[in-house]
Amino acid sequence: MLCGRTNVNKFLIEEQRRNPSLVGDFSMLMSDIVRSCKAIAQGVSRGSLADLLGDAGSENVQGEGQKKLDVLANQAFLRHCEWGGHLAAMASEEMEDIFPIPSENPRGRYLLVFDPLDGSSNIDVNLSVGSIFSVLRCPENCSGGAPTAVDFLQPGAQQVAAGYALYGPSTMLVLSVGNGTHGFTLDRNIGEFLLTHPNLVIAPETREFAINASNERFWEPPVQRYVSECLAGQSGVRGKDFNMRWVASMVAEVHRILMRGGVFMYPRDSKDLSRPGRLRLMYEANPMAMIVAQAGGLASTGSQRILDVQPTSLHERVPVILGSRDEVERIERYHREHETGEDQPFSSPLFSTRTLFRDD
Ligand code: AFP
Repeated sequence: MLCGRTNVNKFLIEEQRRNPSLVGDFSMLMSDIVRSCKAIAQGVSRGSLADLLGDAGSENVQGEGQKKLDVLANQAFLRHCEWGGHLAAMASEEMEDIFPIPSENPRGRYLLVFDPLDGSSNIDVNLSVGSIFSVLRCPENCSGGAPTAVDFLQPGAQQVAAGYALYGPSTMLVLSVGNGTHGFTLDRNIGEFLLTHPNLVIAPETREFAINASNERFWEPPVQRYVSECLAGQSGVRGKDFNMRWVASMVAEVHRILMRGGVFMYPRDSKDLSRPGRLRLMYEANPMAMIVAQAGGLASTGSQRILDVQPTSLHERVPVILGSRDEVERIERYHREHETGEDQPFSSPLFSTRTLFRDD
């Protein structure tokens, strides 16, 4: 019996009443985002039946091949959120430039940035994918003139709301409007997201980590140290065995961490020196950092809290280490110890890549 369950619209209206800084049509904007996710969930679940799998034959701004569903999911966000009068502009992984609200529609006070279909390399093999979104306030000067990309370049700590939809065995929406992290499950019978996981909390300790281990040779020494200690298990310095998972879909990894703890790493690596990491700050790292922080976890680059990073461009990349607080703090400590040369001599900067003692 579902009577009495809180649906996401009721939840958002109550949050807006509770928080006077959520001005204007905030809950209406969130409802538009929710509708976008429902439309994408429908497309993802139809898959081959609706001829929605496979490549679109185009590339996004990062030079990555787009899937048909990448393109459709991007359109779903644009079409559901452009007309309500709540937004001044949008930006997405799939578009090089920002999308100002068309002049025939009223312009609102918020900015929306999103990854319409994260993990889309998984879509053709029917594994979990998701959408990630972040809501920012439009700065003062952007309500008058036309918004520009610079208006989006706000640290994650200034996000008004963040969330993701996970298109898995069930479709879930997880969001934060700055008052905890809450999970909703899509009831397809009534077409509504119902509050099923209020006040999610990430356990501070864990025995599970997630990293793409095929990149090991490119990682920085602090991450190599952390992972090798986990792998050493009970007989190593950690004194306990660890388990490893890698779905290659950030939404699924973060969701697992919210459900049962763990740490997720896509650290800085030396595979491509032009990139400080793989994940995008504005529409992957920042929203996930808010979700995780509001659930009691932490998100860091290794040397700085993600939410404090000042963005310099819309599509910039950043190293990401997030999840259970104790583990993320440990990895941050390993980065500090590496910088000061306090970690093992073979991996410290004094003896390694920047060593005075190298003989080459
Ligand atoms: P896409 O959205 O381009 O599919 O990328 C997804 C993602 O950025 C993130 O969800 C994963 O953590 C990561 O890629 C997996 O990447 P690897 O294939 O390098 O493990």
